[in-house]
Amino acid sequence: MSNIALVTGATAGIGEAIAVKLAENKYNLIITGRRADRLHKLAGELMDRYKIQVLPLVFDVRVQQEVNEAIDSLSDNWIAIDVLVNNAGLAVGLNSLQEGVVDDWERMIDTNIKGLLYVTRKLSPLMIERGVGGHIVNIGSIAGKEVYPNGNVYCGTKHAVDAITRGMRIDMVQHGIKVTAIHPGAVDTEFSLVRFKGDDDKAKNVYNGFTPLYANDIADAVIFTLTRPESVNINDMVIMPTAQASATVIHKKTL
Ligand code: NDP
Ligand code: 8X3
Repeated sequence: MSNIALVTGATAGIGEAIAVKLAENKYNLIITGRRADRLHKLAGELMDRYKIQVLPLVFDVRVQQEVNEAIDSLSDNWIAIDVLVNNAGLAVGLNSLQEGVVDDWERMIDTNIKGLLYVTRKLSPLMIERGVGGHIVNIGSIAGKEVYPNGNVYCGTKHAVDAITRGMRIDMVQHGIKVTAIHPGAVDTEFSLVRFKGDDDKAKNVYNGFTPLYANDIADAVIFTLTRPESVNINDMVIMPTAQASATVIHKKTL
């Protein structure tokens, strides 16, 4: 099989939108996440609609053994992965450091940094072995470019994604593997619901009073980076809503 992309965190939000756009662009897909029901539903829909192959792979990016076993389970047909999108990630809580919840910190560090590393450590040698290049796209955040009040550890994890992406680019250049980071501002997804631990009012308030980005806007950017000429690599993209100038400066209309 040719043209294979693996997307982590494809059960919701940005990852799901990326999977749909990749399907539109005729990629065969490995979609991953922890919620098997959502993955199977999406796989069925994409296969029916776009006549591509889709393989749901359920694993938790925080558990290295699960990551390795999932990738090891791939048949020869599926192992020739051309594109890896490291999207799975989350913020949990929004507290000052001195009032921080250590378990929240660990979930963010384990998912956003260690998870991305585990998946990339397992897949990049396979890409290198094939010797035909490839493309790794990491979803960072504006939280990896600036730090805002109470963002401390989440911002730290996304700064790590930014630095790790730049390191990957240096390490992979000799193998012709492209490496891109995309750093979104406010995107209306389940992100804030997760950050505020299911508090729907708090989550909705994040996107009130202005037009945020939508997951599709980020998926469009991913497709743009993947469709550049062979000789062109987009290293870094920062994307915000028109109404947002920084993490803390959002022009909201007062009602
Ligand atoms: P969502 O909460 O809508 O989606 C997050 C995805 O990550 C889900 O598919 C979830 O799948 C997956 N995920 C989370 N933890 C794990 C885990 N341990 N193992 C496997 N998969 C996991 O949020 P977004 O779509 O907004 O977030 C996607 C990425 O974009 C994240 O890296 C986020 O930091 C980044 N981002 C988001 C912004 C925003 O404003 N929304 C802005 C900037 C960056 P499941 O729960 O099924 O495992
Ligand atoms: C998500 C955007 O500004 O909440 O990464 O950190 S922000």
